[in-house]
Amino acid sequence: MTMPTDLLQRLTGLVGPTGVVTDGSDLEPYAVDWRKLFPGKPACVVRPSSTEQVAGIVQVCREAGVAIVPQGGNTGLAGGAVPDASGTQVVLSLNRMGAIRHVDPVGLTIEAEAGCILKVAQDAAAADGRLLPISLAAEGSATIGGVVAANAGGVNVLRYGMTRSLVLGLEVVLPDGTVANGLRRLRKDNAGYDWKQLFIGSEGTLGIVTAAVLRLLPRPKHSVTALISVADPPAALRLLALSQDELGDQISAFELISATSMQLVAKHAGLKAPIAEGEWFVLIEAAASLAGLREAADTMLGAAFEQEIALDGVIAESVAQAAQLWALREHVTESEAREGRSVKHDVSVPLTEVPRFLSEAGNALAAGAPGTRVNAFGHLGDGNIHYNILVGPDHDAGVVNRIVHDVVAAFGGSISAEHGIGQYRVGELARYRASTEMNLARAIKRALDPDNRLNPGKVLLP
Ligand code: 2HG
Ligand code: ZN
Repeated sequence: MTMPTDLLQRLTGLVGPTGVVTDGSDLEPYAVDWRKLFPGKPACVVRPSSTEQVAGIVQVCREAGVAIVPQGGNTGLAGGAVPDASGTQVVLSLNRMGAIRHVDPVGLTIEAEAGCILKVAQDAAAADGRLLPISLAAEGSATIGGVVAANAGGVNVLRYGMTRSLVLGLEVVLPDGTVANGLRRLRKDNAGYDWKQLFIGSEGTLGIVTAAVLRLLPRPKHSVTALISVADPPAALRLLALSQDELGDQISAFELISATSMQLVAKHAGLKAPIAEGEWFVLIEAAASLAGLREAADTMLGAAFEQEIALDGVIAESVAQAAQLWALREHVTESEAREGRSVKHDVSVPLTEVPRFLSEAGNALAAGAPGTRVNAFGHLGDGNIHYNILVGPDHDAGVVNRIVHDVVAAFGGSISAEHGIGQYRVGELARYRASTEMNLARAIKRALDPDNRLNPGKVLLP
């Protein structure tokens, strides 16, 4: 180990012997990301159990000139929460700070520590009849701190917004080891700079989120889930317009699934859509507290057949059937991983441009990277497509990235709609974002972390 003994002693003094992990196999889960694309080598892992301990660790590491990589559930897809291979970076895991500090069902807030699993927080809200509407496939492992640090998206963004729109208050340990406590439960707080926004989505490069107050919503009493097949992406957009007309603001998810995604899910997860095969599928969910939702969904589906938008479709008759429909969508990522090597893109373009983007990116890939297969799916209602490319051993991931991202840029899109930059997209961000924007970001980083000790190598290079 390259780590100085006195630093190890000081860290152990702060968190106790069980709070420091130094042994090879125990380090493994903290060392590499879920996709195993970024194998790192931590100097050690420190597991604090309080904000004061986090602050102490930051101070001690600062004095020793050692970099810290904050880590939550380590479910990210961009390598943002794992150390580099130098063996010198300390991973600071928040997984011992999992408490829910309060749920206020009338004030509609929940306060949780950073290491609280998202699903645990959702369930705590549900136990009080309220909704924490951040919903993602990794919710059983992702943590509140990671979700905030990544500004996570998920399937409910079109109705409730990204994580950012749900954060009311934050507690953050700054790179100098001081604690900024903004854990206010206020709906309205216009007093000065809204500094917490800097930390939401900055992927642990500006500070370590230790706790958050999130907004809750009344829990809708009724929900309806439909799976509909359509011929092509323009038809999926017409279906979105129809859903907006009939279901209006009650739509909480509008997900696109390609035939390739469905085939992967059938092959690797043994799950099959209960409707006739088509080139594209749309999974729609709507939720409401007042009655009449099912009737509205029936009207929508009827109109979709009448206008020849829908090829086939089903509305779930039970909670269990709705879960089966959702399972198809939720198994795409895992099934893609089982299929073999893939190059992921998490892109957004203006919503109505999605069909043109899909066709132009497909053409560009066919010309520039023959032999690749497109696995497209994602959050059509947000203009966010996971445009993942199944590749063989000889395909160059950088070439594939460039082909896809050039098309994204031509549409005025973003190369990361919800997964963040991490280490995976550092070079791509620098290429596609204007230098004025990058310089602004660097100025913020320098102001808060002048020595580049917090999650270096992620999001942007100095
Ligand atoms: C999803 O929407 C996740 O399921 C994962 O954001 C996307 O696997 C992916 O690329
Ligand atoms: Zn997604």
